[in-house]
Amino acid sequence: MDVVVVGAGMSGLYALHRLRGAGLTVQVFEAGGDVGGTWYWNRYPGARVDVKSMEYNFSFDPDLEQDWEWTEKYPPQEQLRRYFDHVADRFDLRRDIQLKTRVIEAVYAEPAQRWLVRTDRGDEVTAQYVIMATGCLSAAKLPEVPGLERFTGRWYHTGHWPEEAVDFTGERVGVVGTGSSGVHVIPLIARQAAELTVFQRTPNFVIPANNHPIDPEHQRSVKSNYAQFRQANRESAFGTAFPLATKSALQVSDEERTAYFDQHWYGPDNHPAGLLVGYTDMITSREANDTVARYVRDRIAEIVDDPQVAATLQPVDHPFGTKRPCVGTDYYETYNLPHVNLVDLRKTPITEITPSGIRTSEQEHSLDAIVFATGFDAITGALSRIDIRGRGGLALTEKWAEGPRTYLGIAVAGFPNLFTVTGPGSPSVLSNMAVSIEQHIEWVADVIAALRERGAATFEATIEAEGAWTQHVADVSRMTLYPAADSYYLGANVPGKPRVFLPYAGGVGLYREKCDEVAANGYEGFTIA
Ligand code: NA7
Repeated sequence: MDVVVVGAGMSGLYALHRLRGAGLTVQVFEAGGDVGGTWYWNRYPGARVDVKSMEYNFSFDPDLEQDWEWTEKYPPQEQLRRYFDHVADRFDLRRDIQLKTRVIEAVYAEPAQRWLVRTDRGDEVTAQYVIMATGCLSAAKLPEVPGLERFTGRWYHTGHWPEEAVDFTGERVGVVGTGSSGVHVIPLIARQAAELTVFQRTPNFVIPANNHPIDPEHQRSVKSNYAQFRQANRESAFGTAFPLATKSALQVSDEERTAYFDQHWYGPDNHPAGLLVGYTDMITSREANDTVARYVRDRIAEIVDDPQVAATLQPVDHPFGTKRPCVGTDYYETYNLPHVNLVDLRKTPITEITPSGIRTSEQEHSLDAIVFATGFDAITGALSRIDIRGRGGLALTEKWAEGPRTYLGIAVAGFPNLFTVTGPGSPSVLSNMAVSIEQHIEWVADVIAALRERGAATFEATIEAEGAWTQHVADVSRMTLYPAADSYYLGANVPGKPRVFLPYAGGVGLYREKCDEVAANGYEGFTIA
């Protein structure tokens, strides 16, 4: 093949469409039973994207963006799955996608200047280019507590939810984890379970979704001007269109700030990013950030009846936005239900999973089912689970032993013609992934076209460019409050993972400018041979 693409989620589907359209032969391998990536695997009740539907979709085809009708502010998982099914069929992508096939190895063969890719089903394919469209949040992670194999009830991970419906009616259910997935699933399990126990390690900032059907007039108006709307997304900080802030949060009166926050808490078109981008210094000044953190803590205290439970739910250990804020429906309200209990793992950590439940340092909780909403080995996990070897047989995991090193988050010195879509060192999880994915795929497609035009065989980041970019990613992160949180952005949720800030915090718009500049300057920082 010319290209092997690993993964048939949003990135893999677009990579296939774009590169096949450029006349290349492309083989896609996908571990899941269908296309959709994140939206294939995260089938748990309540799963929803936390970006508004009009912004979280492909922009590459004007007919597609006009034809598809979104129905809700935040589309649910089933609708997103239908969307990606539709994209796969509409562009006849399925014939080049092999499902239920996990890539286990990709080795660069130096004399041939080609990659040899192997799968768990015995496929062996060589290709000039490999595109790792493996996703930032696809390597699901279970907690490292002993005993799960002895648990006699049922257990699930939100990121690997079964196809068939799961019924918790009348059961005693435990949910471990209170990130976005936990926040989505907890209110819905509470509706079925006889008793729900939530095991919380870190309380998160949860902003009300205020989800609602899309006003057809709004949809028409966005669609009538989609190109301009997309452009605003591409030039923005997070890939979502918000007007640029001009004032510090500390420059305005308490009343003015509260009115602004109210709008982004209660307003029907609110979004957590609105709380971050409203003032210039929310993510750089602790004092400014405290204003919004306090505002959310006050709302929690208002909603939750029991002051002790409210206090446990109030985030105090990290600034607002330094972990991706969650979007919830009835999340805090759920803790007012008499059959819902909250266990603070900071005070009473889990010591083991027993045959009949979860034991903390304080007591055993008997459970019929456990739901692990414990997240992912983010951004690098899906890559490190594949044996990727570059020049001289060097393993990517070995090269990244102290933390990932990339040029622009998309290329790695010593690994020619391998592209890491939304990889470490690119905006990735700090952005609307739809915008970042399209940008990367289009950039890679342009690289390949340029190489073909020149008759070149290889494209490889120089070690100098990689070093400078890696340093820049670290420097920018230190200008922000992000490192103040024990987040998956830093690998803090995976014991033993090097503590390195993984995404690029400079913003989607500036990052795109940099990538375009590199291309315009003849791909400076890359060796083309
Ligand atoms: P997240 O956001 O990583 O959340 C995982 C949650 O699980 C979080 O509350 C973790 O607490 C908790 N966790 C992780 N490991 C453990 C152990 N060992 N014990 C107890 N609790 C644990 O993943 P999600 O799936 O919710 O969301 C991922 C993204 O999807 C999200 O950012 C959005 O972009 C959508 P911690 O905070 O680490 O203390």
